[in-house]
Amino acid sequence: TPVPIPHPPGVPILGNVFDMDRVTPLNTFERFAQQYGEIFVLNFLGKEIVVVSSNALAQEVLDERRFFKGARRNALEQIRVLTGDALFTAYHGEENWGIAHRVLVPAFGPASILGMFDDMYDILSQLVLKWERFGPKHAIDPADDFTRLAFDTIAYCAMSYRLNSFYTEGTPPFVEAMGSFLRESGARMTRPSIVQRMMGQTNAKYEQDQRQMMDLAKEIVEDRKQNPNDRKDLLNAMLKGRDPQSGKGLSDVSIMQQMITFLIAGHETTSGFLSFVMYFVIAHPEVYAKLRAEVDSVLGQERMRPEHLGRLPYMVAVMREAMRLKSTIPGYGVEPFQDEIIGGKYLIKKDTNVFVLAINVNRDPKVYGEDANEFKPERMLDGKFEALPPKAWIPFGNGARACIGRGFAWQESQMALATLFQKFDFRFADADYKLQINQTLTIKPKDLRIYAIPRTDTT
Ligand code: MNH
Repeated sequence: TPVPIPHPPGVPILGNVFDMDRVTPLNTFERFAQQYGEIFVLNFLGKEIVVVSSNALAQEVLDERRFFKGARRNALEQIRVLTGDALFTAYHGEENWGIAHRVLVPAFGPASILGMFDDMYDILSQLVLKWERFGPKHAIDPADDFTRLAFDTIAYCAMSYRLNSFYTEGTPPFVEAMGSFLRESGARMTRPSIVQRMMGQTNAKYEQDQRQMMDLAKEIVEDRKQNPNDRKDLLNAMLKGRDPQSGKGLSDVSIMQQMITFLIAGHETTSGFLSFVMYFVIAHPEVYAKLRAEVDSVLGQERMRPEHLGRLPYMVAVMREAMRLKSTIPGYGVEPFQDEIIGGKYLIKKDTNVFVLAINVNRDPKVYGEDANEFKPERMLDGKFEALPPKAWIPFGNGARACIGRGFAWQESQMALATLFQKFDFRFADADYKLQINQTLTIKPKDLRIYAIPRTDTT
């Protein structure tokens, strides 16, 4: 017989609503995980969410024969008003997900991503130039400029569109619309529908933001149809590609929704990730020294080339370790196909939302030892990463619904980090900086400021 899942008491009817940290919900999850252990359940106005934090339970709930991606009754369902059944927000088993997945997997494959090297470098060089011009005394907000980098890179590589956010004062309109749409999507989760209906202005802005994004996507698709080219970008892959299984292609609306999806899924995640890497490296001088030695010996003074990518194992270990500790998508939802018992004793009923707290699973002491919370890139070196147990390092999601942009984000990040450490010395602007988290749909370091000092020791 199943045993009850531990649950923070909360209050009648509203349940755990008041337990949640409104600004950084992740803090509440982490606090309860510490208090209650590998599984606990929260209740919001009668709606339950089961939160799972251990490798052992992750192995069960990420078994695709028993559980599927949860895109209902959570933030994804809100975003769906814009992106419909495109890859990220599709419900389990939707036909268009399969078509788009099969059309796009090759376009996101290693050969295709390697083909984007020069376009990625184009955007990266804009970042380098900007930081060189700022000089050594300007306190840089890395998350801000990494967002420009990630946004412009995905827009340029996916559809050959230049957002030019490095040349725009403030936030480009498209970027503003997306940010405001995502914030409102998150806020809607916590509002009763009667309140929502009365928020006329907010609702009008929500519609307007969506229209603005769809209009730009439409303009780009129509322009390409009128002026076809041979660029090997994702837009051409979608316009020309046919699903080998059904023979079907993607509709124009679906192509627009996929493009917006890439922009949503690809900018904050990568930008937060690069910011965390900067934080961890600057905070660990011994790591910094090793990383720089590797970059100097592989790149020297040369402009980075594709063949350098495979020759930076220490940098890759640093990236894996940063991603383990601060997964920029800290968790994601799954649901059981039918009633399930997990851990031998916890009943998960069909239609229950289960939240896999990936950022905690990644730090399970049973897998990583008592120093699981410490930043030690060595544990990712020399085959140790490959030898981890299943579902022990899960920042990119799971199975068929895992991140399709992983190779893209990885190459973009490797190029950025190698080039930045080749060209600059980095320090915290505030020598006493303590890491804090800024949470939206993703997480980023809060109030991190750094100095980028152009290197003179190599020139
Ligand atoms: Mn990405 C799905 C993390 C970069 C496009 N991504 C996911 C999921 C995680 C994730 C976790 C699974 C979410 C879920 O189960 O609900 N993604 C990341 C991280 C980075 C990232 C940590 C960068 C670092 N992602 C990117 C980039 C792109 C992208 C860059 C696009 C170019 N991601 C996607 C898409 C999906 C996804 C599309 C949905 C895939 C599917 O369900 O078929």
